[in-house]
Amino acid sequence: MVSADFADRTCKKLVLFDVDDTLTLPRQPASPEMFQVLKDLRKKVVIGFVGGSDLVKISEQLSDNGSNAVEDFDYAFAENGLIAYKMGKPLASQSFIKHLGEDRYKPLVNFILHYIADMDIPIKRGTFVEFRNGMINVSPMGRNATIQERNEFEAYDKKHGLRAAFVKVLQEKFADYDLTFSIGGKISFDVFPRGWDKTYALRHVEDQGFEEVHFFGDKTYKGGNDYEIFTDPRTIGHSVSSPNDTIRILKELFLET
Ligand code: M1P
Repeated sequence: MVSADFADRTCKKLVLFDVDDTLTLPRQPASPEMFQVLKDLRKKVVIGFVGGSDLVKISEQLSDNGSNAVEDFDYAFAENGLIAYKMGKPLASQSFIKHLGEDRYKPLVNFILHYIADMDIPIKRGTFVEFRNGMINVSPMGRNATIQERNEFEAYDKKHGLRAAFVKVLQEKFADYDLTFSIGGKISFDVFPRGWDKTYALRHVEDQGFEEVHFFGDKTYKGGNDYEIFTDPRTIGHSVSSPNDTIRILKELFLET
């Protein structure tokens, strides 16, 4: 039996979405068309987002004219589901620092900051390590970059493989920490305990009696931050190339039938 909270839906299906490049362009608001499609979809099925970012950033992208994203989606999962809401109400959350411990965190962050200090890249801004509830996010150029600067870093990184090399060093140096390093965006990578990838969000929905759980994401290839949830046997995965591609598939699968 699907949760009584969703008795008004015609289908007992859950449709989950990655955010950047699936519902929106990276770090940008969703389009009016996307908001309309999601509204129509929510009349039929249960919907949720599963983003790697923190809730503040995702809310900026998914608030429709000042509405509350946590209420516009049945499930809201930020930081891979480490921060979770159902029907606007918080679910249990997890803490990266509690899990790792201050004694193990300090050498990790010290090493990261030294490594970044020694990186010779065209420009650096600020906020090189963003400390979140369920993970840290590491950015060689710093998170206080403009959209233009972000795009330039991404192109530079594609050529020079800076983040991949950085991750390799961390994987070797901190092998005993059992961490995952995930390059999900343009200028940074996320660091979290193994298993705290986007499949973490499924813990919150697996006992809710859904007939099907769909997942839409763009970074569904091995090494991408949608890979684990996309390939998880509990989901039906859809690999998309852009928000417009997501809209096209949603119409085909759920709205035009
Ligand atoms: O959602 C994908 C990623 O988005 C941001 O990455 P970047 O700033 O590098 O484009 C970050 O919020 C990151 O945590 C997240 O995984």
